[in-house]
Amino acid sequence: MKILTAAQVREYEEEGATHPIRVISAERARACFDALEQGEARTGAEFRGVLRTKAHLALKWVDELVHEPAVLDAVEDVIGPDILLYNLTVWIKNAHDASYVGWHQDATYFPLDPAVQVTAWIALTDSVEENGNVKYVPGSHRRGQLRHAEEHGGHSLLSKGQHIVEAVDPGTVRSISLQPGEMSLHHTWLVHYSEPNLSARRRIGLGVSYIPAHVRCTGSVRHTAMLVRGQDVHGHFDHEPRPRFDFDPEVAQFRRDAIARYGQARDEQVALKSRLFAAAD
Ligand SMILES: O=C(O)CCC(=O)C(=O)O
Repeated sequence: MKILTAAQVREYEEEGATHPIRVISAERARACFDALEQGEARTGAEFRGVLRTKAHLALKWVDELVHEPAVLDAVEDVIGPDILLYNLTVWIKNAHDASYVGWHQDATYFPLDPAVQVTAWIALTDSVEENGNVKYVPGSHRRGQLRHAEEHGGHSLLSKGQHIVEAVDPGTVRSISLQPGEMSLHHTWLVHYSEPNLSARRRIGLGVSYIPAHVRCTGSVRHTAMLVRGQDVHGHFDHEPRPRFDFDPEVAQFRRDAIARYGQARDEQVALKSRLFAAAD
């Protein structure tokens, strides 16, 4: 084990999540938060788009965070030493923000085979009950893919407002409380969600999706991913280059193309799953 205890690895395997894991100092988390706010101040609403998908290809501080040895050590402890970064979303809830994330499983969006993927959620601010932290149903990852439905026009932060159809028993729900610089890990099939931010402060975390290099992309579109540790002898993905500095022009075109391919594959996957759910009726 590189950084997790045997008990944490067992918790991840049996319950589908483990937390909290200290990966950077509170001061470094604050510096990342400040860099994010400076970017917002400079480029306004446009910056939200940058943060929404694959910000590690645009911003140096994000690139450095996803390569942080403590982050990768924890990820290695659950998926092994050859690691690709598959996708990244910065999850932002502003103060008094009605945005929420419905009950879902990350695998619903990912055309990956086998479905081995871990989401590392790295907190830049605190993330607790009051400001809309992530909550989950322990052990739900063992149930495989559950039926989701779409919902449009609400405040969901998910692209298609997807949510699990069956009701979740509130008595089974566990909360992930994190301080700035701490991280949680959750399994691709873990049933999880988050409520609106009722507090007067922002809640911000990076959801970084890592996969082992042997995983294949099953969609019709060839995907991109960044090799962040170890080797990739499988060649299932086009490798993403690291930016040398913010908005590196040599990476910008690659990022646009990577996001387009990711979006196409995600939509294809959601449509496929919808057909499978309908066929099961
Ligand atoms: O940050 C949130 O509220 C939701 C995060 C999430 O769904 C994820 O990281 O998979």
